[in-house]
Amino acid sequence: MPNGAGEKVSSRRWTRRPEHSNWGDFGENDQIGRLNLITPERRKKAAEEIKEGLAFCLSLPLNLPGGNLLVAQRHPPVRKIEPRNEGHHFVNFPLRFENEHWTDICCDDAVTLWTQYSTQWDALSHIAEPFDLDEDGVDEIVYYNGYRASIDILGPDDPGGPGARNLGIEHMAESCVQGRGVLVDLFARHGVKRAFVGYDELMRIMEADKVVVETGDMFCIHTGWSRAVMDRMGNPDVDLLHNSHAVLDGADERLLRWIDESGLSVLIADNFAVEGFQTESAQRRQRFPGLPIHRRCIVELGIHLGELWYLTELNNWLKAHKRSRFFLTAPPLRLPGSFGSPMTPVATV
Ligand code: UVW
Repeated sequence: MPNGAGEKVSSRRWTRRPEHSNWGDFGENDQIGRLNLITPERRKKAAEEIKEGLAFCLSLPLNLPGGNLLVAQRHPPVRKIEPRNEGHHFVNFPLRFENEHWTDICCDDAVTLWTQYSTQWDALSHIAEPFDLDEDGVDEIVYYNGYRASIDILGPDDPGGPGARNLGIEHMAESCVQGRGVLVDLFARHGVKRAFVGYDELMRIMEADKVVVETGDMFCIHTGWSRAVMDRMGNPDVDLLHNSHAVLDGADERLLRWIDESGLSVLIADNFAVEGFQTESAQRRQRFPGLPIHRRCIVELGIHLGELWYLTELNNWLKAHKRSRFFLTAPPLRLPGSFGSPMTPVATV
């Protein structure tokens, strides 16, 4: 993949880019990163994976996992019904009375969504790292392609904030996010047991299952976590949420390199964060950063992460038919300035 720490490339926003990063390679002001790899040619090739015309919904119901045990500040959707007039709510609401009959009965609602509560995309404005991009000896808080905290990514106290002036999720939506999905099954190896999966094991599984990733592919990891969340019907416990099923091991530098060199466009999992938190055990706690795949993918390579997807039914069908590839359509909401988005991805086989 295009990258190179040693190369002397620069932009108006930076004179130095992080090691391993591809900043500038897709254009000085690029905002979609590796989604650029899904070209019209590759999308046409991906459509060849539609052989049966069967479609799979890859989203959890958006009120799952249930409660707020996973991340305290992320909550299930809250529905609100606005009063229309004289205290009448806009549910089963008759819009017209004609010839002694009510006609056109209508319902409307409003919903507050925590954008990263359930099945979701992380926008490239979701994660940053400290890095001295203008070589003045002081670290700045930097996002993909050198976009900056408080200039491009605004908090509630920044003028014009809060929201992403650059790198908002709308850019991803405008790219449509449609191409070839490739799925690997970690659940078959680990079941519900917690396991950190690194490069060696991932390669072994992919080889045994004949899973091949090519440039532009949307790579999906099935761990079974979301299936277990579904089975708990919105009443998950901390153990299930944080200590079960497989996760990728972001502390494995060879895995990070493979993610880059494989040419995958986006990285998707049916678990909470694709990778395990490096703070999870005493032995891992010393490692920094806590979420190395988030940093390498979102900040340095412009690879969006899809999290909390529901992949089990697709996984089972693909395995039964000795396939690992499918056509995937997964745009987020075209919601200007957001740091992430819920969505309802669809796989067609
Ligand atoms: C964090 O929890 C920091 O991020 P994500 O939702 O991407 O896992």
